[in-house]
Amino acid sequence: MPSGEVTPDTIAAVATPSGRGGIGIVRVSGPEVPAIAQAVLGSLPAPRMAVHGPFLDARGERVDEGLVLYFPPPHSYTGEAVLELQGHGGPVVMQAVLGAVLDAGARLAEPGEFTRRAFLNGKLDLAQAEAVADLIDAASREAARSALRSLRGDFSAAIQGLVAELTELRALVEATLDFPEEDLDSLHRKDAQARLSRLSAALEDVLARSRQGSLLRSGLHVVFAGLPNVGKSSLLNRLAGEERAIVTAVPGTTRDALRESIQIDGVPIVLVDTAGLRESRDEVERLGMARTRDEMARADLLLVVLEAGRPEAPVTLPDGATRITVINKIDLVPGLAAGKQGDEVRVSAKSGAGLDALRTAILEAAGWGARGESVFLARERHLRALGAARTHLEAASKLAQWELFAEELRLAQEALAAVTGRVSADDLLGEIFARFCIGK
Ligand SMILES: Nc1nc2c(ncn2[C@@H]2O[C@H](COP(=O)(O)OP(=O)(O)OP(=O)(O)O)[C@@H](O)[C@H]2O)c(=O)[nH]1
Ligand SMILES: [Mg+2]
Repeated sequence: MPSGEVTPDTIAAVATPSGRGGIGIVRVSGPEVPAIAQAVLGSLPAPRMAVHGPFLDARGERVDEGLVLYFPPPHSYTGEAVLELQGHGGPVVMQAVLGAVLDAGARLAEPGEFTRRAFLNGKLDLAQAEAVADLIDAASREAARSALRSLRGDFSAAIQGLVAELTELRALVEATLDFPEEDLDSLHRKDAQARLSRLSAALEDVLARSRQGSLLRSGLHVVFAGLPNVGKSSLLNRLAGEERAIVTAVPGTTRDALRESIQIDGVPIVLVDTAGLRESRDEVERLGMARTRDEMARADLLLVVLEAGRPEAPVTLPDGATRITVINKIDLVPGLAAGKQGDEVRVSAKSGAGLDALRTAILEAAGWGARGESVFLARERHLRALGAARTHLEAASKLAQWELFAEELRLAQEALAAVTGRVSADDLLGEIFARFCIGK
């Protein structure tokens, strides 16, 4: 336990989801576990042995029965004494078991408090603790696998690799500061520059893998835009694999923005169909187009849909947004091949031709490469820290003065260390763990 911490109290929560289920688990952690076991079970079970018994309340009445597991410190999830009571998974039963544990001296855990204790007791670093929540929240297989890799420590190891190299480089620079002899200095300076550029390259790699992984967490907001009747809704239906949006031959069919969640290669994507953009006197259609413009402004990626043989684009597209030009209805123009051609993708929503090329183009435009097994399910916080480290390394590479060079390296190291957890700020910890579910 870090110095300065007061002795923790004992916490308890229902660790399984609320509702009905075959088994429900009440988890207890803290120094009072032996006394609580005595009160609720009559005795403390042998470590790590599944024991069957009745669960008793303060009056000695049986509230449930089931298996009990006891994990003595420090070999438990939290690093403290942990008791798991596996009862019957009904909301009333679970509240009764929890009530018995609370009456015996525990207090109700806050969200994420078990994992927070695991972090404070050195069982997990901060990136691993965050991976626990990301694994639970994973919206796709790919996201879950990537969270599990972080939980196993792959991401932390990559960060620690960078920190270790930085430490060596700093030692080299500090030595030069202490012995400022001329010859030594120029030799060291060369060595330091070479190490710095190796380090920068390694950091870029971790950053690219993290950026890619962050797509798995946050998903991608892909917005269709174009003139009326070019086939935006038809394309959304094709990509979604079902008839979600209304399609008619009447221009101005779609009035409201319509969202559909899909996955491409495990990357979660929200497709947004919008009202076609044109001059219109129809009040409803004009309101729809205002929504289109809001959606376009928020898009990670714009799919600008044009019609083959009628390739005019609406004029009101926002500048700068990442976009793919999609030429639809190629079935109407004989001799036009499907697939990627330069910076456009040619498709037919009607026949399905070119749709795979469109899926690939969407992932590419989003920065999803063929890194597969090596992406890290990074959070915004991690990306910011890696970005800050990069800024300091860049600043260092431009400095001629050793003292300032050393200072930038120190700042880069500090930024990286915050990823795995040498953060002192209590409010940051509060923010991270408050997003957990209760009982984790
Ligand atoms: N031949 C052909 N027709 C298509 C294709 N895609 C869509 N269409 C037809 O084009 C018409 C308009 O399609 P929608 O998907 O409603 O077009 P939209 O862009 O959503 O139109 P608005 O909602 O009015 O902006 C419908 O009659 C579709 O059947 C295609 O690839 N080939
Ligand atoms: Mg439409």
